[in-house]
Amino acid sequence: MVTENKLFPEGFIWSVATSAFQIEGGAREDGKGLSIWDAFTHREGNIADGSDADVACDSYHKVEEDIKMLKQLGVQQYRFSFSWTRLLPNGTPSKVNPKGVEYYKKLIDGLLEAGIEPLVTLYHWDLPLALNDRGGWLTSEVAEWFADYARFSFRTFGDKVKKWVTLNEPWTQVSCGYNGDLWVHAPGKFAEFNDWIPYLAAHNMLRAHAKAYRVYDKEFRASQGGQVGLVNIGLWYEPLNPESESDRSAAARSIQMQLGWFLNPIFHPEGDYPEAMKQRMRENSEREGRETSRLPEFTEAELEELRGSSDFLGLNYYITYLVRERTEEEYQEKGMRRRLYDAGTVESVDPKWKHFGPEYSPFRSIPWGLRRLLKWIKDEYGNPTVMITENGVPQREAESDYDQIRMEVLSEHIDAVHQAITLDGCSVIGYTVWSLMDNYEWAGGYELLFGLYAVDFEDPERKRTPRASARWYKKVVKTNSVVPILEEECMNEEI
Ligand code: PNW
Repeated sequence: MVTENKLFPEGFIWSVATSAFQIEGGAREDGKGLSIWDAFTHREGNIADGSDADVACDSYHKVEEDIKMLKQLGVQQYRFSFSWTRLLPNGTPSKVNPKGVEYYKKLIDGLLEAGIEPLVTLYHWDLPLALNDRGGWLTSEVAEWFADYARFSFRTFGDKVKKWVTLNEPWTQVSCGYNGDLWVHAPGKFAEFNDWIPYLAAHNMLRAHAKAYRVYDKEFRASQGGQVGLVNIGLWYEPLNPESESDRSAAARSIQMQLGWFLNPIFHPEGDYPEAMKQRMRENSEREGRETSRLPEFTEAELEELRGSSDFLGLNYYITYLVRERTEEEYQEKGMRRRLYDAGTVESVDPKWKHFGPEYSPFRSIPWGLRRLLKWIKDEYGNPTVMITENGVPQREAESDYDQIRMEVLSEHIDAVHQAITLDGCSVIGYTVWSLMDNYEWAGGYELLFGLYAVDFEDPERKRTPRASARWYKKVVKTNSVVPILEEECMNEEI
């Protein structure tokens, strides 16, 4: 429990987030091209509740309503994403969709008028289908395609947008989209137990990120003066038995093979994939009778392009695992997850941790994991500037507008961030709630709802209603501190 008011540093940024595919709808409207998620959600059996996101929150038609909620909350920043194919229907700048440009300009102008800074994610998993058909993240050219899209976006919107994220959570895209881990996501074309595809996709995502960053550096930074970063999800790994040397090394390796995989090439002075990961992947590959590692290698030029290619680190946090080394017998298990086979670990959770949503949901509350993760980032990469770009709590369905658990769990996480700043000296500049409103939760469809605002998906108007947590978060933002949860206030106060 958080009891006292704890003040955050002056200028701390309070934010909320969404992403294009999850809220916009207008899937086939006004010249928008299709993405891998448009195709994936319409293939049977892919989505828990059989739903699609053709309308979702209908945000494509609700710019005013969305801005109204943001104004009510009083947040300083709104993190949303561009739909690549709403702007460039076939993925390349050879054809621009003026209606798409108009939509985002209207949104950006509305935000700026309201004094809310836009943080734009260029890619939140909705790869143009046309580019996927040409190989998508598994081709080397994808880095150029992405850089062209980034250049188009910087040129078209960069006079007003000063904060950019290249990719959202490449780890999740790779683990779910190319490996069927946690959930199965688009594009979803992979062999049940494939060996090298996730590493190749990740490699190309990193190359694409670096190219886009360098485009900004060379062509736009001087005139536009903004910042470009990358968002990753960080899982915290705690040794199952902290006394055990082998559990501790399993945890250290797990962190490197999850977050380090994407951060080391960018934030570590030596660059490249983490040593522990390279070694592990070499050993695995040898054991499999391969002559080269399944983990691809960067060229010298690529290593150089990647090093330092992020002005801030966007961190999403949701869960922690307990971990230990996998025993020899356990290697023989069938159907083992690729990730765990490669890391050589066994993951578990503490049954005492609060769990949210249906059984398949991995969401649990472990606030101290966030503090340890932030400290690890500080120690590993020399205290980079971190923006928490997502943290949230799902509900099964719109249980009640008095979402006590969400407020409690968010408080505990915000408190953990406060401790990381004040006690551990971590450079955290802001915090973002996922999500502004209920939306389309990928393979979970509408079964997991994360919104500070409820959305009525039965209502053609997609009416938005503030939950208690919206009123509570508004006060957090206003006072720049963790405030107690007062039922009276959260239920009745005007918003
Ligand atoms: C994020 N995990 O994904 C995504 O960026 C959002 O689009 C999504 O709606 C939100 O979280 C909630 O799921 C996650 O490993 C990826 O626990 C991985 C995990 C959690 C969330």
